[in-house]
Amino acid sequence: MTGHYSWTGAPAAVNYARSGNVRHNTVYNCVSQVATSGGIYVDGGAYINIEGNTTYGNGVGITIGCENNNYNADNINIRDNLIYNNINAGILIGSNQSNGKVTNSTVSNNSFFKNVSAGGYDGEIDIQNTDHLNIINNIVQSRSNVVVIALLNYTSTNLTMDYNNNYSASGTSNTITFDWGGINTQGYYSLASFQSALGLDAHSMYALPGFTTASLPTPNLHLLSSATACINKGLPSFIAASGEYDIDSQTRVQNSRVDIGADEKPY
Ligand SMILES: [Ca+2]
Repeated sequence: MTGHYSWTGAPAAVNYARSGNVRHNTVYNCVSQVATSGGIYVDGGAYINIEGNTTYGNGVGITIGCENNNYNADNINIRDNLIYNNINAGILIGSNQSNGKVTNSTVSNNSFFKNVSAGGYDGEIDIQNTDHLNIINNIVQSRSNVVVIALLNYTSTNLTMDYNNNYSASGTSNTITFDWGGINTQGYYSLASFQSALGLDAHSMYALPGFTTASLPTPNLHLLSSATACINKGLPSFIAASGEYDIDSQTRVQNSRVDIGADEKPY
C-alpha cells in the first residue's frame, strides 16, 4: 500500500493508498532476493487497518514505512495479528527517510512469537522514524533476549508503550533487552531499568504468556485458560475500535477488560 511516487502523475492529495482494511489474511514465505520483504507492507499509505492477519516465514512480518522523503505514512493501525517465525523482525515500523515518518499509528493487541529466525541481533519490534506511535496490549515472546530496538540513525517522538507482556529466551526479566540506540544511544537490559529510565511500559509485565502451543514451526498462539498473565490484563480503559474483533473474529473485549495479545477469551 504505497504512496507519494511522482511517476504516477496523480495529484499529491490523492497520490497514496488510503482508507482501507487488510483483514484476516494468512501471509507466509514472502521472501525477496533483493530486499528485506514485509509480508504485509505499507509504504506511505494512510488510514489503513491491518487486523486479524497471520504472518510467518516472511522477510519481516509486517512493515510500515515511507520510502519517499518529505512524506509520511499516517494513521496505520496494526492490531489483533499473529506474527511469528519471520526471518527478521516481527514488525518494522517507521520511515527510513530523513524527513519522513510514520505518524499517529498504533501497534495494539498483536501476538509476537519467536521472529528473527535468521538469528543474530534483531528485535521482535524494530522502530525507525515515527511520531505519535502507541505500542500497547501486545504479547512479545522473543526468540532471543531482544524485544524492541529503536534502530540507529532514526528518531521516535511522542512514543507511548504500555500494558505489553514480554517474555524472552532467558526466561528472566533481568536480562531482557530494549535497545534504545536510535532514540537516546542507551540500552536497557531489564524491564525494570527500561521502565524506570523512560517511564514507558509502566504497567507492562514480564511473564510466560501462556500460548496453547509455544513451539515452532506450527505454534498455536491462542491463550490457554491458565494464561492469567494476559487474560483481562490489557489497558483497563481500552475500547475496541468500530468493527474490531480478535484473531478469531470474536468480540474484542470480553469480561469487561481486554486481554493482552491477539486472542480474547470469553472469561
Ligand atoms: Ca477479556
